[in-house]
This record gives sequence, C-alpha cells and structure tokens, in this order.
Amino acid sequence: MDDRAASELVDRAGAVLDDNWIGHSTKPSPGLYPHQWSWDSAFTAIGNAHRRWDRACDELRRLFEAQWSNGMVPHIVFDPTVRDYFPSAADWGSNDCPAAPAGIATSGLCQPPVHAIAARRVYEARPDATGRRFLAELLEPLRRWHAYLFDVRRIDGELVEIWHPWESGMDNSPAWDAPLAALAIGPDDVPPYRRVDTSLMDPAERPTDAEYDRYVHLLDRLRREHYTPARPATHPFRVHDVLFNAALVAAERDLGRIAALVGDGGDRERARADDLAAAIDRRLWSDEHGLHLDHDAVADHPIPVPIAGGVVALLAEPEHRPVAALREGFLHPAGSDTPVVPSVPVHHELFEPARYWRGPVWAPITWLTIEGLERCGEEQLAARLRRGFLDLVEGAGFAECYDPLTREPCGPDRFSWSASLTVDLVAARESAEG
Ligand code: 2M8
Repeated sequence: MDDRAASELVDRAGAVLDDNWIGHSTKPSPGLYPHQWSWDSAFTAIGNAHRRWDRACDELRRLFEAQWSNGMVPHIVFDPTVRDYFPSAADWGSNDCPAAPAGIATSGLCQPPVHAIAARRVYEARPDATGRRFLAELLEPLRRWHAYLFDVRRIDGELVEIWHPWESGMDNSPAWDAPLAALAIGPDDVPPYRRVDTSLMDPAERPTDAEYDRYVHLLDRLRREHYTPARPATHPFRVHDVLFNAALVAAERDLGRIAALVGDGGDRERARADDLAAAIDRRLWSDEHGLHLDHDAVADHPIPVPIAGGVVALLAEPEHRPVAALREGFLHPAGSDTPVVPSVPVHHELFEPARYWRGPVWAPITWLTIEGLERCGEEQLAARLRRGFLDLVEGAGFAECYDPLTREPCGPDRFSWSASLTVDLVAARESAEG
C-alpha cells in the first residue's frame, strides 16, 4: 500500500469512528451493538489517540465511571436512549446489585483487561504533562480493576478465570464447546428470551440458539448472585483463558510503567505480572500443540482446540513462544507476504470461515498478536501481519470480522475496532518505515 492509499484509508477509518461516537464513548457499530463495550472502547481509544486525543481519554473515562465498587469493569455500559439489544439493561438487572454504580446501567460480566495497554498508548500519543495527568487520573481505577481480577477471579491463586463465554470476547469460540456441552440444563433452566442479533444479521454468521440458551442460563445464574457467587468454585463455567490471562500480564506490566511515570511505584505490578506469566507457561503450554491452550477449571483439563487466543500468549512474553504455531498453523495463506490470522486455523475440523469466532479474522486478535510479537522482538513477522491486515481492510472495508478464505467482510459494516486499529497500524507502519 502506498502512502496516498494509507492516508485515504485513515480518513475513511476516521469517518467511521466519528459516526459511531455517541457523545462520551464510541459504539462498536450502528445497529447490532448500540452501547459501549469494554474492550472495544480500549481498542477505539488506541486509534483515536492518533487523531482525536480528547475522545480517546473520554472513552476510557466513561468506561471507568461505570466501574463497580468491587473493581469490576463491566463489559457493557448501556446507552439509556437505545433499547434494541439483547440482553437489555433490564435483563442484566445491574441496578439491583449493591456493587454496581448508581444511575448507570451495565452488564454484570467483564471482558479481557486490555485497558492499561490502551491508557499507555493514549499517553504515548501525548507524552507531556497533560498526558501524565490523564495517566494519574486512571491509575487508581486501573489498579482496582486489576485487583478485582487477581483477588476475586484467581481462585486457584495462580490463573484468572472467566465465568461466561462473553467474558473471553470470543463468544462462540470452539474452545467453549465442551465446557458448554457439560452444563446440565433442562428446559426450565433457561428463562424465556428473544434474540435480536439474528433479526439483524445472517444467523449463519452468529452463534447458534443452543449456544444462546447456555449464555442465557449462565447469565441468569450469575444474576441471582449479583454476579458475585458466594462459592465461585461451584460455578459451572470456569475457564483459564490464555488471551485473558496474557492480556492481564501485558496490562499489569503497562500499569507498572504508568505508576512509574506518575511517580507512584510500579515494582509490585511488575512482580505480579512476572508471576502470572510464569503460571501461564507452567499451566497452559502444550508441547503437543506448540501453543498455550485454554484450561477448563471445572473439568480440570486442557481444552485441546487451537484458537488464535493461544498465539496472543505472546503478549505475556512467555518463556515458551508459540511463534512456529503462528507461522505454520494459523497464518493464511501460510507463505504470503500479506497473511491474515484466522481465529481458528483454516485446516482445523472446527473451522467455519464466516461464523463469528469460529474462523473469521478479527482486528483485535490481529492487533494483539502484532503487539505480542513486538514485545517478543519478532518485528519482521509483526510487519507481515500489519501489511496483511491493512491489505485486507483496504479491500473489504471496516467490517466486524472477515472470512479468511474469500477475504469478504462478515458481520456489520463500519465497525469501530477495525477502523480504529487500522489508524494505529498505519501509524506503526509509518514509524517502522521512518
Ligand atoms: C460480541 O459480543 C457481544 C456480547 O458481549 C454480542 O455477541 O452481542 C463479541 O464479538 C465481543 O468480543 C465484542 O466486544 C462485542 C461488541 O463488539 O460483540
């Protein structure tokens, strides 16, 4: 891509971000996702930091205004003016939860903790006194968020758990098939509900009804306990997810940097990140797959499905590095100079090219993989992935995700994270090429 094409792409991406701005944060897309989502906002801030710095700050501020008193950052912050999303604010019932913020309706689950990574990027776009003031503002909220994960979600004292597939961000990943199938649910265990997503999108590109039954069942269970189970070890869906834990390592390291930048320590964060990185290696690495695998904490065994979340382990700069698995198993087409990273390898039996998190290429996964490669000193491979993703969006636009075989867009168009991360990847390309 030449410079003129890159600059046109950034302009188009900026228009998408501006259109999706809802006055205090950015919705993921018009139509299907009309509220604020947690990790989407972090990714949006990363791109907006290059072009609308104040909006990048406001985006993260708004999210942390909805932080719960136990430190949890909810995965959805509802826009009260919009009603057509399931599960709605009323379905979540956060207003009944003592830890939820007053006057703001939110979900009761969380998403991968990439926010300190985003805050650091926002600062780096403006590394002056104003940037430091922004970091100082977010330091305590970020510390409380990470403390929630380490204190409440680290039941075995080593790895952090997710309690619902939505918490992974990779809703219908084939990695959740077995843990979801193991849920013993009868017809009375799923409250009546009506999906909105399948009336807006092709159901063939969405999770199945059987998966939604299980999502709703788990939501209902957690809601009854205000999303804070009295005996978390008895919750029936508990997974040590590689991406979630690796993101926390990188975010905790960045939080240490943030603390140091504002003159408030940082050693504790660095030590805790190192311990978590070591646990990821010790507990999740599979010699057989050359990859870190998710672990089903209920059944207490590894989930032997290679998903791209496994290569995102690179973010933790682990001792075992899944670089060969990335090159040989994931990149498509393998030898290409502009490859993409499907969410499931294209030759895997569970690969489905256009069904959401079961095969398509995703901007956040691509970006986190590139970030992980850079943290591990693999700049050349990172540059190939960057070229591959920019080539993809140049042809297919800013879709929710992309079919890796046809390179066609999937899901809603004008999607914020694809636009935002394009802005960041173009900026990174320019600085890499001088
Ligand atoms: C998708 O998740 C939501 C539920 O949170 C949904 O399916 O309605 C996922 O792709 C998730 O990772 C993303 O944050 C969200 C909004 O883009 O959509």
